[in-house]
Amino acid sequence: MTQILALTRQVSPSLDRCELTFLERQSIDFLLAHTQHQAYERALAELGCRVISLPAEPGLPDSVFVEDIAIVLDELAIITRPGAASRRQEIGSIALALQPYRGLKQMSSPDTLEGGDVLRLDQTLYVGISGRTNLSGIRQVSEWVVPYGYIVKPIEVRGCLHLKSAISQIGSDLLLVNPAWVDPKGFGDINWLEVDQNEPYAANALLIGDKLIYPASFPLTRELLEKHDIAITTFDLSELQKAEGAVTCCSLIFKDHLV
Ligand code: CIR
Repeated sequence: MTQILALTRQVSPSLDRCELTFLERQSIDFLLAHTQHQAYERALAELGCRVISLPAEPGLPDSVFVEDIAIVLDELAIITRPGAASRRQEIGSIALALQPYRGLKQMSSPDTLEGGDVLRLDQTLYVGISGRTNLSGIRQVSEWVVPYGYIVKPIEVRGCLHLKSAISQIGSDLLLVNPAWVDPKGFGDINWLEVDQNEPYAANALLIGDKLIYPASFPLTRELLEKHDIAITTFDLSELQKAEGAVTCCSLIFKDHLV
């Protein structure tokens, strides 16, 4: 059986100096953030992932959000060049951690791209054009992945940080979307559910196998998911949410070819 790996990184003690784009700064309880992150790692392990947890980077506030630093496909891993300049020093340690598992490609200037903007559905990579990801970054990704049979589709997003703030996969043929931030009709012939209007940030969920890891802070949308018989593990993510984080952004999930 293929082992699924989840690469994570411990919360930085400087998280309260994180980048913020759409949220006001609030004080962050570091110890609580750490405890919540441990619960996240436990949930990944309980769903069958082998968790590789990198040590914290005290000088890099946003480094817990490892999703933004790479796109890991079966055939290769792309190390991104984050749109937020303060995050560019995060790439070295992620590249080192991925090197045993994949051949690496490294994006360079003027490209920018963050993994939170990449939604993979089978062989299609939907990539958000956001404040962090530019068209030249998307073109570069295309050049690397099209030879392996992938299709890359740029997608307009508005009003949120990343594409996956607005939409994520919650089943083999099902998406969860905030239609105010992205048009769900742009994702091919696939069904979708809409978040409750009172919970605009609720569209980010992490699908592992057929189960969802989902924040406790969106009870109305969660009720909708449960009505659709979706199995959910919830936990409190309040402190990472204050840093504009969500559930997908705290891990890189990929198959272990070494098994
Ligand atoms: C940032 O602005 O870069 C971080 N404070 C939050 C990154 C969240 N990443 C994600 O949703 N993929």
